[in-house]
Amino acid sequence: MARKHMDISVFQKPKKGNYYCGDSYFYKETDHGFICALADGLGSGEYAKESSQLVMDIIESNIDEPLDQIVKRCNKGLVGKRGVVLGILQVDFNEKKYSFSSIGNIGMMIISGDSEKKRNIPNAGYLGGYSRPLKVLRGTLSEEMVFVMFSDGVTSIDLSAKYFLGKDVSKITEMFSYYLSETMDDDTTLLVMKYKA
Ligand SMILES: [Mn+2]
Repeated sequence: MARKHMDISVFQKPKKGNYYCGDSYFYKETDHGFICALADGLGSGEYAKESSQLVMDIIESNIDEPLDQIVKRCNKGLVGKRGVVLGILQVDFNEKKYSFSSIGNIGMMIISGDSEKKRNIPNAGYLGGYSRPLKVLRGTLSEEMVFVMFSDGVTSIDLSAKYFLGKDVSKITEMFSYYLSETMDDDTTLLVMKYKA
């Protein structure tokens, strides 16, 4: 189904010298909402990828559940596997609300229609088969609100760039890629999403 309310552009690159990127993402727009998730498998390479992809598959099969239920399912799935850090954004088109939750170092920057930036504070820890309290950041959608979700390969300096205030999501990932340093020492994923009423 075509997306009606969300414009999305994604940048992803594995750590220098690696074939597998340990980061996995998933997004989907339905009639009533949108979900986007990003997981970074601990360490790097094939096993990191296995865990982060497993979590994406679990989320894909449970997109309409509340965030805490989704995270519980992911936790169960990771028993005996490498842990991940995880960020999930849910948008409700009818209520005009969004919620974001992250476990560990997945960041979110939200830029309102009138260019006000808001960053979540990444927390310690990771998801790995045991349950933990979940903090959920909630807010109201505004026209042309931009959500930027990223793994820890993205730095605060990158995020302070002026081009993040633009409203063309492809242009933002293009500029990000252009200015990115050659010697990235971590897998890097940047998802840029814009809401339109
Ligand atoms: Mn990482």
